[in-house]
Amino acid sequence: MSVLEKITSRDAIALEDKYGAHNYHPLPVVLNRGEGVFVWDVEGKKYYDFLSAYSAINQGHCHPKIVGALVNQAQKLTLTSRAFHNDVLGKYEKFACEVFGFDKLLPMNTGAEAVETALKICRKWAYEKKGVDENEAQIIVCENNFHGRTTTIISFSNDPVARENFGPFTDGFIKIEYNNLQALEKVLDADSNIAGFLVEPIQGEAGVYVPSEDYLAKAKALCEKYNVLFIADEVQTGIARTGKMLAVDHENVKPDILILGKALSGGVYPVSAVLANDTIMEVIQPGNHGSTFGGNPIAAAVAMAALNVVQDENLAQNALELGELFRVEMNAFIANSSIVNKVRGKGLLNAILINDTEDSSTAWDICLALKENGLLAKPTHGNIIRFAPPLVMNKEQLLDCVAIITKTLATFEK
Ligand code: IF1
Repeated sequence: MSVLEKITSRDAIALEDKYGAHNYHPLPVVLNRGEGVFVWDVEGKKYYDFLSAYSAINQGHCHPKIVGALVNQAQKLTLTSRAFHNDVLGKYEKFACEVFGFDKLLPMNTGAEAVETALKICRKWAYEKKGVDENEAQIIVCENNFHGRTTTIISFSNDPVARENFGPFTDGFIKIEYNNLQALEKVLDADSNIAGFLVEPIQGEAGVYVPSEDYLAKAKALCEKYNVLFIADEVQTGIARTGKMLAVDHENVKPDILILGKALSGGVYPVSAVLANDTIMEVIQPGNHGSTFGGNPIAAAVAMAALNVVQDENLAQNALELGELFRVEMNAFIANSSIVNKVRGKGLLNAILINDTEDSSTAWDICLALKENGLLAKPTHGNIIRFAPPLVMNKEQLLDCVAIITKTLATFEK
């Protein structure tokens, strides 16, 4: 079978089922085209994408400027490895450092790799700059975190499905309650071996859980007080998703280490990065860390284009305004609804809480019905549906989506 041959949704799903590992349970829809806020399935049905590949497609599907950068660079030079220089990486690093206000960038490919990178930098900083004794460094993380799938990262997850039978795990992590400053200070005060605090500005996988208004600023201040690195995982919340370039910008917080992924490439190519200032980044020397593909010229060209699009098209401001409108509209629906308890979020990262038991299939069933009505979204833990459309959406389209969502939800009213 050639990749060009037409295939039905049913056959495509059957092939994946037979030949692919069963590590996902996707919605039964097979997509083969995307443009802006829309995707199409192999039968030609058009949908609004309300997941954006978990916030990787902030700039919209197949943005011509980003795809253009990819094609151009792909025809010229794709990969050199870091054994040699390439003529795009430095330009990209300079541009990204200026956009986010850091001295240096370390390029990787996936979000999980960037998180791993940040953890390694943080530990090395603790030994070489803070003076923590060898192998004693601890990093504070939050309950219900999601930072990726590597063995070290799942070592500090508390999702049993993500962890079970993958041990033994990596030591050196202390888990505290999210959005709890007292818990943070208690650990910081009790242990002089703390190297860093790794936190998501909004917890995505936990159901778009937004912390109290000044949580991040106060947590950062505590980290400063105890000489501990504040590490922001903005893989999902970054790149304009929440209505600012970074979610920490809402509180004017500058992380010591910033982790980016997903929309850093507009979903066109796996591109992730860790940014920090020199006093921290200088602990990494030749041979300490790297990746065959990290910093390759395609990734660099694509990421530069993707960041340019976010700036040129004012996507942060659009996400801020449309997000506000979305929650106003949803709250108007919820006022007279028994099926939805709550809408929450920031910018265009939102979720609705379905009024049913955690283990019921209602959220899944609603997503199937939304699909029939031309909108794709995915449930997350505990009967919560995440809504994260591309940020290139306009007001008319958003209201169209609200109509689809509320019409669909109305059929589930008890
Ligand atoms: C999957 C969630 C989203 C992330 C943060 C690092 C990573 C992620 C804050 C790792 C990845 C993804 C991966 C995806 C599901 C997804 C997700 F539901 F699990 F929480 F987006 F909401 N830090 N998040 O959110 O990045 O290595 O995947 O590039 O299928 O596991 P990655």
